[in-house]
Amino acid sequence: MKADILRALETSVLGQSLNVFDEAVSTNELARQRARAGGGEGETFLALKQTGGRGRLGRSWESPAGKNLLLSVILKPSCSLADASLLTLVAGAAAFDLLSSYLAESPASPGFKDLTIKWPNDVYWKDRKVAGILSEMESEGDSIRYVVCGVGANVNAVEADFSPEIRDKAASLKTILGRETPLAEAAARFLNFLEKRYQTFLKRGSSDLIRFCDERSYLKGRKILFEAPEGKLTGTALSLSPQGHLLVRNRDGSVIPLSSGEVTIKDIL
Ligand code: BT5
Repeated sequence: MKADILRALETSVLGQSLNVFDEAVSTNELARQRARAGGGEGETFLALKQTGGRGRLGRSWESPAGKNLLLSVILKPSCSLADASLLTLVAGAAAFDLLSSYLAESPASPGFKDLTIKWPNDVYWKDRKVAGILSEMESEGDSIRYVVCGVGANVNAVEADFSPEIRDKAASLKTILGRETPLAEAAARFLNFLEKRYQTFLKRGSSDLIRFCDERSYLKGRKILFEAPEGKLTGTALSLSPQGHLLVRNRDGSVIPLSSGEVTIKDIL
């Protein structure tokens, strides 16, 4: 696995130091421990199975052994704390690149129209989640110590592999394209896309990235339920702001920027 990934890597930094595990509690946790102990930019952790895979806000990430991409990278960006929070979008766009590259190569390609980015951290196929990003940052004052970017992308899992809770909410490349994809190749491709996105973001800023995510927004124009300081509200999702926040039109017509949090589509609740 490791040799296959290294062979397909076209990066200069990300993934060049690569740690592959048959089983880990969480690749984000491995990367975090390593970053705290002095791990450098680009060090990558991949597991075939996680026993404590995590999502955001205390949620969990499930994945049947050996079927999906579970990978975390240490980043040490030279940018502001506010910009570092956009790394979730950077990694989400790279996950979108990964999935769309396989859709583009499929002989009977279903096209890209149904592949979207759900702000702030998911890639969706129709109304099903295919990939999620978990970014965890440690900072000291204004300076970033490290960011761990973890991706969980469903590659070869089929419906029966998922728990009943998410069976009708998850999709994978296999369920979309009807064929298997070598995991090592998917891992290398993700790292190749992530490095390109990351370097462009550091060099040129976030405007192209935000436009990219906005043009592929799962939420735009839809009625959503969201958390605001005032509690749970409903509204209509609009575009992303130049800062990468989701703009939402409230019921009273005012527009609220959401900087983080959970958004649920109201019409499929
Ligand atoms: C995420 O959280 O989507 C971030 C997931 C990041 C997982 C990767 S795997 C490698 C690295 N190591 C880790 O420990 N984590 C990262 P969130 O937005 O909170 O979504 C979590 C929710 O997605 C769960 O509550 C489920 O409803 C759903 N879910 C769980 N596993 C899923 C899967 N395999 N496919 C689709 N949906 C899933």
